[in-house]
Amino acid sequence: MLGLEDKFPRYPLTFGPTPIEKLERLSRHLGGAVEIYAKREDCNSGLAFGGNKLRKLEYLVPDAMAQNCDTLVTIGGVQSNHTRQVAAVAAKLGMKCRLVQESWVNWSDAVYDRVGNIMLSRIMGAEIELVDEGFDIGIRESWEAALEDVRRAGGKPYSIPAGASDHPLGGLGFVGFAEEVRRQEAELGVTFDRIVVCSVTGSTQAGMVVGFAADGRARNVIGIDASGTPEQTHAQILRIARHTAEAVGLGRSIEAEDVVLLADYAYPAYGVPSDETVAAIRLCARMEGMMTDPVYEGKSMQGLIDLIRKGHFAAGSKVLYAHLGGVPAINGYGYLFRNG
Ligand code: 5PA
Repeated sequence: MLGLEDKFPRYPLTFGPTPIEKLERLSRHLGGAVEIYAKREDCNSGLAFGGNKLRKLEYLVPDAMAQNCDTLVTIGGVQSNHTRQVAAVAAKLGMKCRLVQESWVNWSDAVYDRVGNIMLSRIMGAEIELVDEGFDIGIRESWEAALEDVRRAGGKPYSIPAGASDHPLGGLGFVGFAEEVRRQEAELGVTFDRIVVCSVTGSTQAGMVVGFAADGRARNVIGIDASGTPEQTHAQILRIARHTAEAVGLGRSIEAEDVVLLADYAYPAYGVPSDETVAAIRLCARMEGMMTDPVYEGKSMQGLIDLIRKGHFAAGSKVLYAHLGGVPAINGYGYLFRNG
């Protein structure tokens, strides 16, 4: 519909369209009035367990190649999924990778900085610098210092902001997601009434808002904030959606009200699961064998479950839960789940 493929070069990093599956048992358990489906972005690639950053990076990689860059430089928390996916892409392309990993999460499992995502990134050969700074989705000094460091050593860095979001091409991947959902809706003979998605750095939801705006469904995208700084995340989603809409030639403007972001589930803090988050992770795992993580998808699953229980969706609604990946981080929460 938006002709993304004709306008922007894309370097394939994923298997292709991600599967959509019905979550029968979870739907029934929650009363059966709402049909829950999951679109499995967590199973989208063979690159180190995949996840939502790969759709975005498919549009950044041609830019990095065109500029002859030799080192991908990015930033995240200690258990960042994004940095792990950038490390995998660098390995696959034969590039170097420099990661700045900050102390975004106040979590004290003894092995938190040695297992899960950060371990995978180290194994894939990324150079990792741990920096003792708190959570912020904005541009960080530590990231700029790393870029300068690569330049000083004679390298050519390609800078990727947190979550590959605040970048001119960052929103394109999830415009493609919306186009893919439209094609799958036609094949499956269903139309999804709502799409539930977890938001932090914003380009995932921003891309969806633009992609679904093409058929008037921007406001059907329900963002669940997991940042704990929802005003900043809302502003960033809106900013990315606006420049992405222009880039793809949407032909209509994106309004603040087009970005629906619910702030009710991020408590107690970014990266720290509440009892309700943990209950949602267990319920989804026990009903469907579908794993979600304590930082992102567990919180959007908690939101989905709560909204269904509160009767937020009309009876007969079909809700598509975008599963964006992130499970490797659960290894950093071993003590919390020591009894299951
Ligand atoms: C992340 C992000 P956005 O950042 O595009 O809003 O996506 C939120 C999100 N689900 C949702 C999972 C599994 C995610 O990993 N992760 C960040 C990371 O550093 O991993 C960018 C924060």
